[in-house]
Amino acid sequence: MAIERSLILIKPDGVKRQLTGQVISRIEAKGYVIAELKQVSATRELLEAHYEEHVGKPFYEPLVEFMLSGPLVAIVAEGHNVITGFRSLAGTTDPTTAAPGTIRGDLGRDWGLKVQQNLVHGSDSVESSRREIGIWFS
Ligand code: DAT
Ligand code: MG
Repeated sequence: MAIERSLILIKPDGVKRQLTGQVISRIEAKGYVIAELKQVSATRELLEAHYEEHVGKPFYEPLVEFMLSGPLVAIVAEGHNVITGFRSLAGTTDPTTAAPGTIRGDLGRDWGLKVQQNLVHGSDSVESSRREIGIWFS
């Protein structure tokens, strides 16, 4: 299996709740290497590119507003199958039902209709990781 790179974001809820260290610990404990890391305030342009596939969906605008609500941490993690591996570590999209043991399952919950507040983003394919790394670390 190939060594991959995944673009991981610790979303504004994770930064605000001071969970950055815990998320990074879980990535490192799994054995992935942090190749790049920075705290950034996103712009609408960045987010429009990042969430291109979701433009026009009902949750798109609230998602973008949320991602603009505070600083986030952008990470490139490296390792064998890190794309699938990090998504497994993150858990499923809705933190209410994400499995215990995952980042979203352990640290997230329903804060009142806000599925977008699910702490982390991870690339879902080799193609999207290339695209997303180009967006956040160009
Ligand atoms: P994921 O982040 O698990 O890859 P996704 O790519 O389908 O999920 O969606 C991107 C983000 O949009 C997701 O992290 C949270 C938000 N989102 C997805 N589906 C949603 C929904 N039905 N209602 C509200 N927010 C949603
Ligand atoms: Mg996604």
